[in-house]
Amino acid sequence: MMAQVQRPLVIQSQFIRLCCPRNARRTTGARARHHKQLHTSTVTDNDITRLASLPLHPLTLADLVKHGRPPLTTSQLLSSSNFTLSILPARLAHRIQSLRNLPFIVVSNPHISKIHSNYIHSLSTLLPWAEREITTIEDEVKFTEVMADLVQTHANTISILARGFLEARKYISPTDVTKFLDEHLRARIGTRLIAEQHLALHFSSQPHQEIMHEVEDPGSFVGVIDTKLRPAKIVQHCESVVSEICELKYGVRPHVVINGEQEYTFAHVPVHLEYIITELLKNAFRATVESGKEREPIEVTIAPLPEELVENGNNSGGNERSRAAIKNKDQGNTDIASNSFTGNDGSASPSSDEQIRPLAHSTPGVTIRIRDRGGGISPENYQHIWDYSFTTFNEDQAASTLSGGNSGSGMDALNAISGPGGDGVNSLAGLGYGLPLGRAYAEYFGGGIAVQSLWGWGTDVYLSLRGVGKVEE
Ligand code: ADP
Ligand code: K
Ligand code: MG
Repeated sequence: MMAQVQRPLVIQSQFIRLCCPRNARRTTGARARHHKQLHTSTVTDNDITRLASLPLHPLTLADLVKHGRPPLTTSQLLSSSNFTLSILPARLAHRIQSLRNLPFIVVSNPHISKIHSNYIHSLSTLLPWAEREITTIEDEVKFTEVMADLVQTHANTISILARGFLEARKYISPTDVTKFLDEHLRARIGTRLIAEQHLALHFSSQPHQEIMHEVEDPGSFVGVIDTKLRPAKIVQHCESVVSEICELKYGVRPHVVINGEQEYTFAHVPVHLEYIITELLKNAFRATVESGKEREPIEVTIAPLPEELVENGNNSGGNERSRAAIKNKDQGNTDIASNSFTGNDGSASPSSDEQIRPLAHSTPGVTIRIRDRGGGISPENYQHIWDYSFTTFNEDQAASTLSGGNSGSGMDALNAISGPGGDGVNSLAGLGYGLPLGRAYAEYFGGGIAVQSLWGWGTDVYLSLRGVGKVEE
């Protein structure tokens, strides 16, 4: 039986409390009450068609920091909420349309349809605010509650979608699932980022002294962005989390050696980095232990990107990231390995919804190499590792994890897959979401993930991340 691991969510809980102190302690029951308090409007098909036909705002990183450094003045908070409000309804409507475009039998699956109704619910809480301006701090507070509800409502999306697509796998091909999820989950990253940024700006602008004490350097945060994020610290944190899960499952834990520039800091979203590193370490731990090499350390190297590479690179962003570049990476033919972004041109996700661009003055980035002696990936599996549903984790195990057969509690068991903002991380391998979702997070700000397998020996994974930009004082 897979025991539940209480994840020591140091970094994440600091973040959640910082951005949303009341919400962080809210239980499901309290959430239901919270739902009732929110003013809603019925969502009609007309609303969806109209909103989905609006052009999507090309979100830039500058948008996330343009309202200023906390604590924000009242007028800055109002401008953040109006900006957030101007963006979200169209984004939600696009997601609803995309869900409706799935084969009918797939949308009819109770889990997929749950996601659809979550989107309808969130849109119904936004409609009363649409086409008006938030001009008072009282309204700003109410709007912030809508944002907290939005983030909370969609917290478990990933495990619900995984369950839905697992059940509907007879009716939709893995390629179509990957196509849908790639777009959907990338769009979700952006939507959550916008809502969480407003929440974080709101709460870090309140005089919550006790909360401020818990964060090492609250002054380094601009909303959800930590301008002095130290990758080595995230790696250490994730190592301890993954080690515990590994020890519970296998009774052993491989050792992790961190080398390279351990003091390096850059600007990034800590919860994104935490998600990616956790998934990559889980893969390395699992491979290492399952191939009986638990005495061989997993090596994590932190290699900052030389400044001139960023300056010479394509800093203008845009979303023309070629699929060919990904193909190259998939085949292990990557420039990331040479610590350069040229093979992965810094543009964001391929999804039509997503147009995140690096700031004009990008701060340098970092490449993190995770090297294990876990036997590598067979050529035949290698071509599938980026498919959302592909896993070599025992399928029965995965299915029974989802159905709750192992833990006795369906909801607990759903934590097989993790994701920032709600889904848990209690299993060493999930349902094949770690690599593709990790890559979606990395690419969101112009980074990437490349996997080099030395079949029969081990695997090198190169995670490249760009600094998310200089934040003006
Ligand atoms: P999951 O871990 O849930 O199976 P992932 O997307 O994280 O899903 O990985 C997909 C598959 O890629 C794994 O099931 C495994 O077969 C392979 N894989 C990923 N990383 C490694 C690694 N470091 N060593 C060996 N195989 C790996
Ligand atoms: K996969
Ligand atoms: Mg994995």
